[in-house]
Amino acid sequence: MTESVLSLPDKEYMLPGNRTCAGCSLGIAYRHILKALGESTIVTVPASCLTVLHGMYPITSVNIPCMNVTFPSTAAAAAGLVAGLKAIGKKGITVVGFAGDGGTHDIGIQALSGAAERNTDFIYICYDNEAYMNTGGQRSSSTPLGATTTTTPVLGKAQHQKDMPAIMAAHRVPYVATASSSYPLDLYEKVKKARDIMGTRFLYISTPCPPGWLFPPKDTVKIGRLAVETGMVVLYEIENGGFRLTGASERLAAKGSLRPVREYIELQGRFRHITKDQIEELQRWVDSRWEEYLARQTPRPPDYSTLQN
Ligand SMILES: Cc1ncc(C[n+]2csc(CCOP(=O)(O)OP(=O)(O)O)c2C)c(N)n1
Ligand code: SF4
Ligand SMILES: [Mg+2]
Repeated sequence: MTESVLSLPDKEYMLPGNRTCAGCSLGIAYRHILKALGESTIVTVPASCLTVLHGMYPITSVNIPCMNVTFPSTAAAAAGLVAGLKAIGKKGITVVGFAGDGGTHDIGIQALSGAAERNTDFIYICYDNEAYMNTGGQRSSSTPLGATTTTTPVLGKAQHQKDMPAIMAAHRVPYVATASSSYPLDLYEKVKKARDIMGTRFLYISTPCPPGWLFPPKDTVKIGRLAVETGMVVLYEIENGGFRLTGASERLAAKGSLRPVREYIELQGRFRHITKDQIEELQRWVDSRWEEYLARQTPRPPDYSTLQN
C-alpha cells in the first residue's frame, strides 16, 4: 500500500507543460496513472481533452507511445494492438484504451462492449468530466441531472447519469474500479493492481473540469473530494465479482453518513438553474445508490501481516 505521494516512483511520463486548462484534473489523474503503468505501455486515445493534453505534432507532453484513433474506435484499436503484439511475439507491454465519457459511455460503447465480451487483455480507462468538453461542453449520458451544458442550456439535463462501471461489471470482466483525481493514491493503487491482472480491466475516473462545471481552477481537488463525500461519486472495486468500497468511500461507510448533495452542487455554476425538485431527486438517487452499495459490500479478506502469532 502506498501511504504517501512521497513514496511514488520518481520517474515522470508527463513532461513539464501541457495544453489543458488551468486547474484541469485530467493532468493530475494521468500523471499518477502513467507512474503506475510504467514505461512498457502503449495508449490509444480518441479525440478528447486527452488529445489536447498530449499536444500537437511536433510537440508532445507525454513520454510514452500513443496511437490517436477515431472517436468511436478506442477499444477496437486497442484490441487490434493487443492482437498485433501477440502476432509478433512481443510480451510484457500493457495496452491501454483511454477515453472520455463521450468516447466511452456514448460513442465508444459498442467497441468496448465487444472487447470486454472477448475478455481482451487490456486496460480501458474512462475519465469522466461529465460532458463533451473538448468541443465546448455538450451533454453526454454521464452529465448529471440538473446540470446545464451547451445542449441543455436553460433547464439542465433531465436524466440521471448512465452507470458505465455497472455496465462493464455486467460483462463479468475480472476487474472494474472507480476512482477520483482528488484521491491520487487510491487511483495509483487501482491502476497498479489492474496492470497485473489478465483480461479486460475497466477503470472509471471522476475528473472535475473548471470551465465546464463552472468553478474556480483553485477548487479542483476540493470539488472532486466533495463529489465523493456527498456520494455523487463512489469509490469501489469489483474483483472477480466481489464488490468492495475503497478509500474515502469505505471510510464514509464506516462513519455512517454522507454530506448533503446540496453542498456539492452549490459550488458549481453548471447547477445554477437547478430546481428544488431536481435537488431532491438527485439526493434521493444518491441515497438509494449508496444503500445498494452498502448492501453489496463483501468483507475484506483478512490482512494476515497484521495478525499476532
Ligand atoms: C465521429 C465523431 N463525432 C464527433 C467528433 C467531434 N468530437 C471530438 S472530441 C469530442 C468530445 C469528446 O468528449 P469526451 O469523450 O467526453 O472527451 P472530453 O472532450 O470531454 O475530454 C467530439 C464530439 C469526432 N471527432 N468524431
Ligand atoms: S475542458 Fe475541462 S477536461 Fe478539458 S482540458 Fe479544460 S479543464 Fe481539462
Ligand atoms: Mg467528457
